[in-house]
Formats: sequence, structure tokens, C-alpha cells
Amino acid sequence: MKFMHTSDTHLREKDDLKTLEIIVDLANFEKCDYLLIAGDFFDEPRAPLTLEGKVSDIFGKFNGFIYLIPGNHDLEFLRGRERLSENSEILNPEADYCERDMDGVELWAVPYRDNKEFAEIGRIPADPKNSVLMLHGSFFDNRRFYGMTDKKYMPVFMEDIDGYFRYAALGHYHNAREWNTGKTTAVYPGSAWATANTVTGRRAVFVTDAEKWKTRRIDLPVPYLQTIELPVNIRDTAETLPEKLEQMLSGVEDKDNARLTVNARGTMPPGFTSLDTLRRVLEDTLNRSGIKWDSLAMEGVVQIAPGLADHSFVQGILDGAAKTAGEEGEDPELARMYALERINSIFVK
Ligand SMILES: [Mn+2]
Repeated sequence: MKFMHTSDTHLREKDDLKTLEIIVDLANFEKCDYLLIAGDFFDEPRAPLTLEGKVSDIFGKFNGFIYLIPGNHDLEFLRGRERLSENSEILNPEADYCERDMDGVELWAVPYRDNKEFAEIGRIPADPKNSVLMLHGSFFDNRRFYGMTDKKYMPVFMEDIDGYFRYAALGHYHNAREWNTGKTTAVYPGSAWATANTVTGRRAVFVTDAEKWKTRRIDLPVPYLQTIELPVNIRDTAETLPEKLEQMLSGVEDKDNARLTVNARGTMPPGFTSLDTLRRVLEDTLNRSGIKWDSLAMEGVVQIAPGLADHSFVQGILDGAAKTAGEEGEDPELARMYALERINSIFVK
């Protein structure tokens, strides 16, 4: 038996359902028997019927069976609904949990409830070596570091699941996270598309082979946001800076689907006449790369304070740095530049 785990698609009326189609195609390609959707499949308490119809058509293309639980966003919408297609079931019982059989593997679904902690529902009689827990809430590795007393978003702690379930199919967090204790694997697949500016990095689903309990992350060929921190230093020139940026851009995976936010940080190289000149060089490099970019922030680039190097006090330090570097067989001019950069960073914030 093989299952795919996704969550937090947050579908809205205006969304095209391309991502969902990609997930279903991939689940078929991977020969998954089940698709688990761990909550917040819909974004709003009142998803429109047209959306439901389209979802039903796409679900129908899956060769296996789909289980969904509600999350905090779609709890209201899914209330009273039993399925979204012939081959799906919404697990939202009045009771705290329910069990389904996935070809011999136990599936224990805990539907989302406001202001309830997972531990409060008591011990679920699951087979520790052959069970999947499906839950939408905030997971913490350690109760002692939790520190909060409120029960918002159904807190669940590692100690509540470790050794009690083989796999925890979690939903709620929008960036992927995984824990593996040896007894239990807990996974947040993250949302399948970039739902907000803070949702960065490639989008993924997780496939588990329940014969061997091996879990694999699969990155989705869908648009995603990526932030690039570009260090700028005093030695950079109109030649080295584009090279440095190109080097970082070459590391961008799935270039067709990436959308970049670039933050330049460091000290403005004296070789550039202004911050605008520096910006234009970086913009040219980004445009040449063919990768889509949303913004280029220059706020993190500080300029060497005018006249700083002319102070006799500063000159003394620079001369000292140059002299020491020379004695040690290093480039005195370089040492002078780095020293100036350091001094500048102390005075200019
Ligand atoms: Mn949620």
C-alpha cells in the first residue's frame, strides 16, 4: 500500500485548479492507493458550488481513494458533507476520532476542533507499527518549550504521538517540516502552492510506502517563491557582482516556476557611483537570467560614510591593518578596505 499526503491547498473560487491536477496526476504516476488531505483544502467557510464541481471532476481522475479531514479554514464548509466525489470521504465525525482501513493499514482521523488539545481526546488504540494519524493543528516537538496555555489551533506534541502511530499526516503549517524519531514519522507537507509571501521554497507532497514505511518528499512543478540574500562587499565591482549573483541564480531549482525576491546586503562598493547604478547592474543580471523576480531590495546596502577614511584616527587604523597584512604576506590594500568596511559598519547602521 502506498499513500500520498498533502494539505493546506486553501482553494478559492478564483484559483485555477492546476496544482490539484498536478497532485492527482502525480499520485497516479506514483501508483498511490490513497491520497490523504490533512485539512484546509478549501480556504473559506463558504466555498462556491462551482469550485466543488471542478474538484469533484479532478478527484474522479485519481485511481485510488481520497480521505480528507477539515482544518480551521474549511471546518464550516465541510460540516455535514460526506464526500467531494465518488472516490472520496470527508472524515468529520461528531466523535473525537474515527478509524478507516487502508488495505490493512489503520487510518485514524482526528477532525479539527477549536480550542482543543490533541492530548485531551485520550489514547487512541492504534497499532504503533501499522497506523497513520491524520490531524490538522500546531505540532510542537516538546511540550516544555511550548510555554503557551491557550489551545488555539489544536496543539499536538511529539510525546503524544511518538511510538503510538507509525506516521502522522499533519496539516496547518504552510512550509514543509519532517520529524523522524525512529518509531514515528511526522510530516507537514506544507501548502501545495505559495499561499502567502511568507510561504517560500519549493512546494511538495510526501509519498509513503507502507510496506517498508519509507517516506519520500516529491517537489511539485508548480510556482514557488524564493528569497535570495546577496552579500555585497566593498571589493565588488561591476564585473564581480553580476558573476556572484549569476552563481546564486544557477542554484535556483525549477527556474521556470521560481519567483524571486532578492535582498542585497552589505557595504556599497566604492567603485559604484550610486546605489541606483548598483541596482541597475543587478536588475540587468536578473533580467538576463530569465527567472521571474518580484523585487530587488537595496535597503540592506550601507554606504561608506563620506570622509570616513580621511579622519586621522581612521587612517591610523587602516595603516596599521595594511602594515600587519604586508608583514604576513597578505594584500595590504585589501586589508585596508576590509578595515574600512568594519569601521563603517560600527558607525553606520
Ligand atoms: Mn490551518
